[in-house]
Amino acid sequence: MFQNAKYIKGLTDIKDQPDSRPIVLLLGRSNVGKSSFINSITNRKSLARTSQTPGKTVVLNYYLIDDTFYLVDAPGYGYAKRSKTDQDNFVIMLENILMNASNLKLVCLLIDFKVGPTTLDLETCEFVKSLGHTPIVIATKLDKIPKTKQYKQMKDIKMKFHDKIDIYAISNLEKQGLDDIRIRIMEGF
Ligand SMILES: Nc1nc2c(ncn2[C@@H]2O[C@H](COP(=O)(O)OP(=O)(O)OP(=O)(O)O)[C@@H](O)[C@H]2O)c(=O)[nH]1
Ligand SMILES: [Mg+2]
Repeated sequence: MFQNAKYIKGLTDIKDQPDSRPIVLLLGRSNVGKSSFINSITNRKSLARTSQTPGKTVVLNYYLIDDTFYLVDAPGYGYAKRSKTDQDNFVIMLENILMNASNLKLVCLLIDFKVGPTTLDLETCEFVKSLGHTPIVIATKLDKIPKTKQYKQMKDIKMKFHDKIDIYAISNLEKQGLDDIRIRIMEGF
């Protein structure tokens, strides 16, 4: 499971998708760990670029996993330095994939476990839902919270999502919590 991963291409319009294999979309704020997640879930060191300058990519990056499905790395939202045009294009691109990609099987909303969901995270969650998808939440950087405080933090995060959503806590750094998500992804096909 998740043995082979290869970068295929970046695109802005789903009409340019490589083919109709299932896709799993990763959404989240800049710097939350989307690219790192692709690397850790596929056991790679640097397949997906983890950036020092957040929010630069304004394309949907397609990574083919095991010749079976694509992980799609979306640009980070809430990047203040992005131009108005780029921001508008980002929203159009997101609407397009959420509304029109019939091969979209799962939307993963990445949030920072330590920070918890921001207003923008919660708004994005509602936006995804309003277009007919129920996202799962992947809370990254679990390693930043001491073990004794993780349970309470998880409870707080669940409350902010009104308990209505599946939440997975992971660490890309320590490779924790990844198997449950691999299973969840495979269940969706
Ligand atoms: N401690 C810790 N750091 C992490 C974890 N995941 C990612 N990081 C760090 O967070 C920073 C941002 O990670 P990226 O994977 O580039 O974030 P991104 O969501 O792809 O960012 P954009 O591409 O700008 O949207 C990097 O310095 C990573 O090393 C994690 O689980 N734990
Ligand atoms: Mg990235």
